[in-house]
Amino acid sequence: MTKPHSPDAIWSLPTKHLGQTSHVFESLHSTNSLALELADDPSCHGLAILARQQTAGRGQYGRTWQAPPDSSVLLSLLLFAPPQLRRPVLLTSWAAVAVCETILATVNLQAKIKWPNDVLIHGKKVCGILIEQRTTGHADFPLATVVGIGLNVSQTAGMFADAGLPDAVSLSIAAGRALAFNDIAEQLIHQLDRYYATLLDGDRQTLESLWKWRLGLLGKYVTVEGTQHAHRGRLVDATLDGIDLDVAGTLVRLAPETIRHIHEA
Ligand code: BT5
Repeated sequence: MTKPHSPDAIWSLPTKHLGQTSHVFESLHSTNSLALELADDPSCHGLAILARQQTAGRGQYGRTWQAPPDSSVLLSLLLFAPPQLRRPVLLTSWAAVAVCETILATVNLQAKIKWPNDVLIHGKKVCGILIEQRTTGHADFPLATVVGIGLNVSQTAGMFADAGLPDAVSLSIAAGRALAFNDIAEQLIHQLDRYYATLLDGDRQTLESLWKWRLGLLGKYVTVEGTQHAHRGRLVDATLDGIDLDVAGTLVRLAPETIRHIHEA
């Protein structure tokens, strides 16, 4: 196992399950990479890793996550979730809802979730989520999950233009005021902990209904791009068990795991 770097600061938060301890780094390759390196140690359950800068921040499928130093919340949470909470689809929706609630609590804006892992404000991407899992050598904790979140806080429109990201936005652009990184990061950890607690209590519905509402597509005509086929129809219902489409009068249920994108037709 690679030896962990030593953090530049350690935060303690009065949370229930996750993020009681946060290791804050001035610079890391990737918060997800460090969290994955720590994933053989179940005593790290709930550890939050934050970086002011990443030199190799990543998105899905080898894509890059770009964030100038001190501009963003770059967070990874390491968890050893019980079996019923290990589905990436569930974990992504949990993180996305926690981000949306953080945005509401800090800048009073209603964000939307773009399937599967983006959070948007006024149609622009403010946050991306990257869930990574790996097996461990432990019989009791066989699977480690890392929930990586990049939330844009203080970038300007000019910074996004220079980075070639015209469809990105930061919280300070959306709110029209400067924001403190620490406040947003703390709020995000609190919200992640809050909804994780509901899931641990066996309540999936609270999260699911917030997620469904934030998808904002119920009743609309959508195109669902699956791993095999694309479907076009009216979105009748969206739960973590299935996406129900009315396709020319026939109800079609699609498993969330088979869906790459959903967009308004
Ligand atoms: C994501 O991937 O959206 C997941 C990003 C997760 C980043 C966090 S930061 C903390 C943790 N540590 C890591 O190393 N990663 C996680 P994906 O859906 O593949 O989207 C990537 C695409 O989003 C890029 O190809 C760009 O088009 C765009 N993008 C890159 N940086 C962006 C930014 N700051 N804001 C908005 N869009 C961005």
